[in-house]
Amino acid sequence: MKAPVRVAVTGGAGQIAYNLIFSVASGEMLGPDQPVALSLLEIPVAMDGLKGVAMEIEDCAFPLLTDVTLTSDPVEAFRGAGWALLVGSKPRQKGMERNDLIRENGPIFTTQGKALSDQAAPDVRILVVGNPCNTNCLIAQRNAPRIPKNRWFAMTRLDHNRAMAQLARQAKRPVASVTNVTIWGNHSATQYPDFQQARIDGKPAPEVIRDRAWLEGEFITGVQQRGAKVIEARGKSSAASAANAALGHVRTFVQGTPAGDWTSAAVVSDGSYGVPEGLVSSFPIRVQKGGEWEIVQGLDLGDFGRDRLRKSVAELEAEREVVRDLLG
Ligand code: NAX
Repeated sequence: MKAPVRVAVTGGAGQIAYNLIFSVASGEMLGPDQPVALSLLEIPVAMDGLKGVAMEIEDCAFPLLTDVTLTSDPVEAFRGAGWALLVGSKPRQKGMERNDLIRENGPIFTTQGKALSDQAAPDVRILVVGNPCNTNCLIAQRNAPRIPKNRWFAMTRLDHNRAMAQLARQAKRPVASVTNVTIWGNHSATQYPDFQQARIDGKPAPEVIRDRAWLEGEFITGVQQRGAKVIEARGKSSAASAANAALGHVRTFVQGTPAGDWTSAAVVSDGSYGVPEGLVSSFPIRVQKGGEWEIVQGLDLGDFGRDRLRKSVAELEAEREVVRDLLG
């Protein structure tokens, strides 16, 4: 029997967590032979709701689950964590500007970054889901001096999956035929979903979908605005698809990307593709089995793609200015 991996999930009583935690405990995330211990973090007012979630977890009698810790203390939550899924954050209120949200949530991630740095397992990896996830990830990473930069991710896997699904639908091909999709930049409406490198049945997507206006228009805005469309239809933001994306992200960073393909994740930039070093921006990422990863180099974005990436990076730089005092 392997030693359990402790998975810390923040925002444990929230809607994404409710769609995520059970799959983590069942072994769907780390594999059917990997025991799991859970640490669930919530704010004090949500602890009752969290207790309800814990009762349901218990009632599943998951054979791989060794322990569940419920806490409102980040220090306790991150003790020994091998993966930390930072889902919890304050939602945007009516009339709130994006910058207000950034300022509102920033301090959560200074505290959590410090606690992770002091408490997590030496090989911890962190996925930030709570929005604005790129900048929240930047804040936590900069407050965690003991954790190497390459262990930090902000989630653009949901955008990546949305882009794959839209290309498949337009091409009238199964999703499995779509590969080499990239989300560049910020997880926001400025992100650039890249169809130019994407492949459908191994062929460049623009050779299969010959409608350039659709690719440059509806496809890009469709992916950028998909979250808003889900809210409009459901009255709540994406939860099951977000949880599914988080599971997919972790699985990929454990098992690796398929040969010839890559995934999208926001990582600390090393200056690739002109993205200033240190910003947390989404790139095409190739992952080896075991989790070693690299930014895929040498892709030609063309003027169209470069222009879009520049706009998203400008937004990330502006967000960084808003939280500069929190960057440790
Ligand atoms: P919910 O409001 O349902 O749940 C959030 C939970 O976080 C709440 O239970 C709240 O009490 C808790 N929380 C707040 N502050 C906390 C803190 N300091 N420590 C621990 N827990 C805390 O939101 P949900 O729908 O689950 O969404 C969670 C986050 O994911 C939001 O920020 C949302 O914007 C973001 N999303 C990110 C996506 C991505 O692709 N990166 C897509 C889906 C989603 O929009």
